[in-house]
Parts: sequence; structure tokens; C-alpha cells
Amino acid sequence: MSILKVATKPFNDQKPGTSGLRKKVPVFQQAHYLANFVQSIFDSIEDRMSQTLVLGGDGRYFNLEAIQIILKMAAANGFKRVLVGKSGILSTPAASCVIRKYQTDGGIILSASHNPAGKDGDFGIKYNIGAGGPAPEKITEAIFARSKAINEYLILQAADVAIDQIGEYRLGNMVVQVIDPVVDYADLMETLFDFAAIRTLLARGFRMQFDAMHAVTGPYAQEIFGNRLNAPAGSLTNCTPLDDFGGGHPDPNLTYAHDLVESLYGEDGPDFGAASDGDGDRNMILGKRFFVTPSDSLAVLAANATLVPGYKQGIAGIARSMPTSAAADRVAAKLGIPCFETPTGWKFFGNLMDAGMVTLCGEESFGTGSNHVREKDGLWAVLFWLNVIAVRKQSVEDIVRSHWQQFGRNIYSRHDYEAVPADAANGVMQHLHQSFTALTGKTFGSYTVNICDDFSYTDPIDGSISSGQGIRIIFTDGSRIVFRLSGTGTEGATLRLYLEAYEPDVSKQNVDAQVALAELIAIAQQISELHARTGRDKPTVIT
Ligand code: G16
Repeated sequence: MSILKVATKPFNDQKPGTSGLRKKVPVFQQAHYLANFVQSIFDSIEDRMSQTLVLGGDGRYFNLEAIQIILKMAAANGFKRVLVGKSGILSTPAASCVIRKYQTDGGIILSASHNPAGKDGDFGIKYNIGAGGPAPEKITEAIFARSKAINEYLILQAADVAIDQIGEYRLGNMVVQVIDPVVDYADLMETLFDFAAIRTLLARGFRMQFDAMHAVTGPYAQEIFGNRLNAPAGSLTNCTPLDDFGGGHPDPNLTYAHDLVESLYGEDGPDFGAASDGDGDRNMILGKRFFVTPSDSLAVLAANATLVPGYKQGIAGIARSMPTSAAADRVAAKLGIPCFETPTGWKFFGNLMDAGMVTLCGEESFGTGSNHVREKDGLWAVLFWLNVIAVRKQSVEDIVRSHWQQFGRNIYSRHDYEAVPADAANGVMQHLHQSFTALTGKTFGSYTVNICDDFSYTDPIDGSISSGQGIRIIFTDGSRIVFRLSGTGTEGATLRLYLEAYEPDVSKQNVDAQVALAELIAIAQQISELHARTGRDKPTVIT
């Protein structure tokens, strides 16, 4: 088997976004496109000779081809061993679990998360470091810099590896170890949660419905809920992973998980509903006719953490992304622990978790997780909720309402404007930037602007600074409007508008978020000139 040195030219669009490089499948299928980026990753890894990597993806279209290319490139680049999930499958949290459990040097995860898949869908790739989490900005910037200068890559001339069979194979001097993608992850879950209590809950007639949305969590859900927790047949839906996710959009929110939502809001619906996304790191939690916002979910889990075996000693701290509501801050204050506000992107939680400063992390974008891995974790959140319900013996709605009673309600919503022409979206952001001085101190109806800024974060561990992370308009009563451009879309720009108001009065908490936030929504429209600048008179998705 010989190593080929392939001459190539840089592509100018390989800048990793919020979570790795995400592009349409045909972009990745261009000659050299994937290989250029993979070589750029390898070139950015110090001492890569003799390292061990983990490799797997969410099973979307192009996953298998990409895996074979990456294996042959890893072999040609001197890696010692690669652990691959059988058939190229590893959910994102399972990949992080495997990296940590086997103390490998890092891993490559193939996923475009919740973005649709298939021939014309999206594909993505990201590099995770030895701690198990997404590479920090310092590394993603080095990868991007390398991608702009690359002129050759290395690949082994060899036959494909039979990754559909568990076992060890040789590829040149490298060992390819094909592993069960589910078992290590399921074992880890069993160390954190009281499976006996959840089994009893389900055996006593508590009805759950988990929707895997034809994405990667299907086999994980079958093993955990079906085999280990004896969930009755019918509790799990869409558990067969498909390379186009069945033509769906595996984004667990009220819009895209509509079948699940209908079931939970229907006559005689189940007591508990949950869904995960393409690569298994996101989650949505529903009660009977009740939606739990991701921000509230983080706060509720933090407040109830000691009810769960894995966290019974208490939590060290909480971290949330800036646009996530401050509900978790209130819990942290009550518990006397720190709460960190980071930029959007799970990579910003890694240092805090590694330093033991935080235990739970969460984001408004349907992500919750803890220091058990270094990725957000969809099924972990579902199990956490089931464990809390099993102990408290209350419905989802009762648990959330009693939380609001104790801490007040951070009424919250996100409005997404998808596939907006980039110039128009940038125009909105620039206009807002230019309005900072004029807006400060100005009164709109019942709200007066206290602070306008573009969020900047200094990492408390390594001192690195990340600026330009989203425009915040904070009012004197703590209510907020935030504008941000998404870093995960592949078509035009996605403009996100985040809205938050605080309601301590229990008698006013039972209100629809869109109604309660109507005044803030109108102010946001007015000050951003969003309609005039983008032509959009309503959001694509409201969560
Ligand atoms: C990724 C990141 C998250 C981030 C989300 C949304 O999630 O890991 O940290 O909150 O994107 O980012 P944006 O608002 O820039 O689109 P995922 O599930 O897509 O990997």
C-alpha cells in the first residue's frame, strides 16, 4: 500500500462556524474539498504521529464515503489507531464519551447536526480535542489558516475497510478498530441516573414518547429505553436512522418535531415527550400540552440535580450561552454557585468544565449537558428529566410551574429568520451597531434601554477573548433583546432574535410567551428595521 501525495489548491470557504464546517453535500463532494479540510485538521494537530483518534458521524448521506477517505488519510498521516463506530455511526455525545473513556487524542465527528440531510442536504465535519469537546477557537482558526495555504494532502492507496463489522483491521501501519457505537454511551448513562426508579415509573403506567426523527439516536434510544428501561412498545418512534432522515428536518423544536407535538397536545396524549436531533446532542422536552423552553430546562435540572445519583453531591457551577435566558442564573444564585455567560457554541464550555468550575451547561438552542462528556447531550437530558419525575412524582408542567413559583419566570422566545440574503442580514446588524449611542437611555413604551453592546467574552481559564458575539439591548428591568447571526446555516444568513422578560408574579406567569413578549417584539422590529431591510414580515421559526 503506498501513500499518495495529492496536489491541491485551497478553497476559500473552509472557515469553521459555530460547530465545525457545514456545507451542502455537493460542496463536500467536489474533488479534494473534504480531503483539503481533513489535511488542514491533521496539519493543525501537534505531534500527530502515533496518535489515536475517534471517528464517526450521524449517518447522513456522504457519511460512509467521508469515513473511508478520512481513514485512508489518517493512515497516510501517521496516526496509530482510529476507533470507528460500526457502520460509521457515533452520535456526537457518544463520540465525546468514547474519546474520554479510551483517552484518545481527539476525534472527528461528521454531522451537520439538525440540518436536513440527503443528496442535496447538508454535511459537516468537526474536530474534537482529547478532553472530548469541540476544538477551541485557537485550533479552529489554525485549521482555517491552514486550509487557505494547503497545496497537498496525503492519502493511502488501499481498499475500503469493512466498517460494518466490529473488529480490528489494518490500514497500512494504522489499526482501525470498529466499535459498538452504543454500548459505552449507554453504560455511562447507567452510572449517572437511577435506572431502577425510571423503570418503575414506566412500569406504573407513566407514558413517554421519544421521537428519534429517523436520525442517529434511534439505536441509542432502543438500547436505553427499550432494552434497559423496558419502555413499552410504542414509546419510541422513528428509530430507524435513514441517510436523509426520512426527508425530515431533525431539529427538535415545536415546528420541526410537529408529529410529536401533536401527539403530546392531542386527546389522551402521553405524559412526557422528547425528541433529539440529527446527531443526538439536542433535546426538546414536552409534558402533556406543555412545552419546556431549553432555558427553563437547564434551570429546572440545575435546581433538581441532587435528586439524581450522578449529581447528588451538588453541582459546582452552571454555564449558559449569552442568548440563553437568565433562569439558570437565579438557581445558581440560590445555590450559592457561579453562573458563567459564554458566547454561543459548546466549545466555550470546555475550559470551564475541565477546570471543575461548572457541572451543568445549557443553551437556548435545545442543548443541555454536563461534565460527563464535553458535548451537549440529548438523551442525557431526557433521562435526567425522567429521573427527576420519578423522584418528584409530579408532571412536567407541575415541576416547571413550581419552579417559576420559587424563582420567577424568565419568559423567553427566539425568532429565526432563515435564508436571508447575507447583505441584508449584515445590514441589520450594522444598523444596530450604529444605533448603540442613540438607543442608550431611550424609552420605548414601558421599557427603557439601559445597555447596548456587542457581547465579548474573556475565557477565565486561558484569557482568550471572543468578541462580536451578538448584540444585546438590555432594559432597566433586566428584560433583553438580542440579535445574532447564526454560525451554523448553509444558505444565506440566519438572523436570530432572542427575547426575554422576567415575571416574578405567579398570577401573571400563566401566559403565552408571544403575548407576554409582544411589546418587546415590536420594539425589536422598530429598532432593527428588520422588515424594511430584509423584506421579511414574519420569522421562519418561532421557538
Ligand atoms: C451548534 C453549537 C451550539 C449552538 C448551536 C446554534 O449546535 O454546538 O453551541 O448553540 O449550534 O448555533 P447558531 O445560533 O450559531 O446557529 P448544533 O446542535 O448545531 O451542533
